[in-house]
Parts: sequence; structure tokens; C-alpha cells
Amino acid sequence: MTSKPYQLFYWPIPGRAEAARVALSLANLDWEDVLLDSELYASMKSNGELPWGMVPLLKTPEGGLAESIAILRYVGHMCNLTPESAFMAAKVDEFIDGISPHFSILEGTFGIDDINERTKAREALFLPDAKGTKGLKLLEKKIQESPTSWIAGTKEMSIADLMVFTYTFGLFSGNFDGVYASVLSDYQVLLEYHDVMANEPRIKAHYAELPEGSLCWTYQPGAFTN
Ligand SMILES: N[C@@H](CCC(=O)N[C@@H](CS)C(=O)NCC(=O)O)C(=O)O
Repeated sequence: MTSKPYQLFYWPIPGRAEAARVALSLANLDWEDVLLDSELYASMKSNGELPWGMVPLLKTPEGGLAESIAILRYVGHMCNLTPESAFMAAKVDEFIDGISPHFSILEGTFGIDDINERTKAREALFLPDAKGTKGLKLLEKKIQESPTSWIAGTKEMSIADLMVFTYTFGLFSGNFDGVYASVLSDYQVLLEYHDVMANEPRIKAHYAELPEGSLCWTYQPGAFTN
């Protein structure tokens, strides 16, 4: 670990930290991506460094900040992904708060130890009328309702886009047993949104070079269509 002014602590997966990672990079902050192992996590937890006992945690020159969305909102100001208009900034917050409950698609499956049971439980989430299907359909509806290319109806890309893009397509990276990239072929509207986000110049540059085996291939242009 270094002594960079900003340090983001999270597991070595996209998960709840990926949107903040992109925002930190777009903000050109001097920051370190601290990838946790269970030992470091346990020591941070027992030292009382995690306000709610969970990660991600962002250490800043002003102190530690937990909760993935609070971190995203904070960094969003520094990378101009929060609209200047107070009303539009609130619409972005409204979108994030409204969509968040629909993002806990895999909740309840992490505790299933048997891999076959876990795989079956997750496959079932994407059957007609199941939780995953409903969540993806809701997102498509929201994309279609937006008067702009961006999910919360902003003129430019916002932190809501970072959240939706990183969370939704991160689900299909192959990191989760029973969640297959092929599911997305039924969601053309989502795939068009992926195309918009993955080709946004700052996002495209951010993911242009990935280490071997990175789960972030899902954020590259053509990830689900090539
Ligand atoms: N509302 C929190 C939830 C964070 C959360 O669930 N973090 C998980 C990792 S993805 C965690 O730290 N779990 C450890 C635990 O529950 O002990 C956020 O969005 O940051």
C-alpha cells in the first residue's frame, strides 16, 4: 500500500466499487485501488475503520467514507458527472435511489454453498417473471423513457450511468455461477445502452487496456455482440 491521498478498499472484483473506480480515474485524482484479501478486511473491521462494517471504503484527506453510492456521489462532483442544475442533480439521485432495490438480484444466493444448488437458483432468476428478468425489463423501460441517451435523462453522462453500466454488465462477467452472458441477447435496448456507454470516449479509454483475465471485459465495446 502507498500513501496516496485517496485509497479505495474493495475486493478484487467490479461489484459495488467499480463505478467509484471509474469516477476516481475520470477525476484524475491521485488514488490507489487497494484490493482486499480476507486478512486486510478482517483487520480493517476489527480496527473500527469501516463505519458500517462493510466495504467499499474510500480513504480521503478529509477522512474515510463508506457506502458505495455516497462514495460515487462524492467523487461524481470531482469528475463532473453530477449535473450543475440542483433539480437535475436531484433527478440523478432519484434514479439511483429508485433503481437500487432492483439491483440486489443475486441477494440470497451467495449463502448457498452447494455449487449446483447455487447455479440452479441463479438460473431461475432469469426465467420469465423472476426477479432478474423483472430488473432487466425495468431498466429497458427506463432507458426508453429517457429523453436523452443517458439513463437519468441528463444532457450528459452522469453518475447514474456509471452505476447502471458497471453493475448491470458486471453481473454477466462470468464471475457468478449460473449467470450467463447469453441472457443479454433478449435485451436489445440494454445492449444498445451498453454500446453508448462503452463507446463514450472517457469510458472507452478507461477500459482500453485490461490485465489478462480481468472481469472488466464486459465494459468494452462489443463485449456482448462480438
Ligand atoms: N450498502 C452498502 C453495502 C456494502 C456491502 O454489502 N458490502 C459487502 C461486499 S459487496 C460487504 O462488505 N460484506 C461484508 C459483510 O457483510 O460482512 C454499500 O453499497 O456500500
